[in-house]
Amino acid sequence: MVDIQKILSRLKINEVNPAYSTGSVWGEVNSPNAHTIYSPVDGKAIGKVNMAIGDDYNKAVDQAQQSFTAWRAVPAPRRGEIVRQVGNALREAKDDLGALVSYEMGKSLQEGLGEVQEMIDICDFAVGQSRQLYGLTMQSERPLHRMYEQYHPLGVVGIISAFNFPVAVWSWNAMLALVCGNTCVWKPSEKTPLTAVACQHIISKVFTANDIPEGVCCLVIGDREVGSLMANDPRVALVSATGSTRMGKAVATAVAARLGKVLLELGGNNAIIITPDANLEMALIGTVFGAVGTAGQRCTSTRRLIIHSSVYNDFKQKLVNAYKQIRIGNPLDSNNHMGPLIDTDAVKNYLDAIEKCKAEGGNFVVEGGVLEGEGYASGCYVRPCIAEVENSYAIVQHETFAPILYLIKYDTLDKAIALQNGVPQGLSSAIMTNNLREAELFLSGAGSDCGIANVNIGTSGAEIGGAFGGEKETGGGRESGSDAWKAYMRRQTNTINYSTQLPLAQGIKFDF
Ligand code: UN1
Repeated sequence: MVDIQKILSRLKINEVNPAYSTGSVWGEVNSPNAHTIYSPVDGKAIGKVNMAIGDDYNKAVDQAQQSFTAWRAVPAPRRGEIVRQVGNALREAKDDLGALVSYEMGKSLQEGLGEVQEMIDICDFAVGQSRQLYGLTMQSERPLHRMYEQYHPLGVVGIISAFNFPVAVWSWNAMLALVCGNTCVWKPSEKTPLTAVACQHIISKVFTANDIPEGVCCLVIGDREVGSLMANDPRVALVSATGSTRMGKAVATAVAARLGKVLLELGGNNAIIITPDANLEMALIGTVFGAVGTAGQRCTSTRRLIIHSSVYNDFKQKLVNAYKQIRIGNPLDSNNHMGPLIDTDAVKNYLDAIEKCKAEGGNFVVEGGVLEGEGYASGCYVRPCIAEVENSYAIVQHETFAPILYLIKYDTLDKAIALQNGVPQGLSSAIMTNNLREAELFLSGAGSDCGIANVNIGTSGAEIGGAFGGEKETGGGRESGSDAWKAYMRRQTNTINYSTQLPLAQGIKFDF
């Protein structure tokens, strides 16, 4: 088992950690006001952290704003070179940071390491992107004129991240924002600030070694008040927020009121359709990882299974058998598949959801419950459970961040797609089938309405190379791969006249 104290010291996590950092400069430490962070793994205190107040927030944003002029003047490939070094520093810290993610957040060590790998992957992606911030050229309707478009950085990018991916989602945003020439201010989840402190130490070491000005990458730890300051702050050109739909609506409303830019990655209510032509063994692996992985606390977690009536009973039985084999316990022990929920509030939400589901008529084929006794002292360990439901139940329409899987029966593919789309959220979706017609219909315009639609792969575990995000209440944003970088830049259209005349567009005559 890993030695957490040694890991904390190698990652430079102190007993009490400051509320903000602009790089090598950190805020003062004020021990009496510090918040204690407890691990959901064993309920023990990991360390303390100060919570930012308006003054701390302003210091970080001021510094980020000041350093923007210098940072945007650095050639983009050189900015990419810095990000390449960040990727290497993350490679060196992977084992320690992955273990801290697991200990502070509760996901399995494998998933903690996977999260750091996702950070390394986006660094590599961003390095390549730094040489490709391409615009288009157009044909002008006027002679001896040239038209093209180019992309410029926005300024300060605010990043609000969630506890479930405490470091990877920040890196998707920050690494792209940085190569695009922006400076960043990161507000991590107040539930998982210590992994953020560790990342800030890793990145600032690279920045200091390269004489990067103070303020290019800032950290501000605080609660929703800091998020609200950011959303209302005209100095922050783009607010990229990951979290609940409720939080996203509040951020979007505040940012819209000042006509700022937002990038939202909010709740999901992801389903897998299991057709008669599915390979049921593959479907089982995809389903169980999707529903139980990260204890059901991914935005992409599988929450609903829409199963054809001809394979329904067979697949249900396979699931029930598979759930008997799930080992729940300390996520740092590689024998366990599933760790705890993030905190006891999350446990309460899980229990409430089960109650509501039962009240609406849900039939639990695998019962849930809170685990007690040796190894479960934090009170955050729960049993993954499965209920037969109707898609129309209020609780099924709602995203519960917990390992509760809903089973729904269907008869025709059109009906299955309607059920899959029949929720307010639109993040991830999947179909399990070896039938080309079914797969293509699911991927067509009449198919899944989600930002992510997979065939013979579960709903979670996307690679960073594709654009990540979803529609409807998921917020419409796209992060990480493909052309998601464009969200961090402003587009400018340029028309250049190299003739000796000044012809007007649309043939307008204006002689005098
Ligand atoms: C999230 O849950 O906010 O696709 C992100 C996945 C991960 C990212 C999830 N690569 O499951």
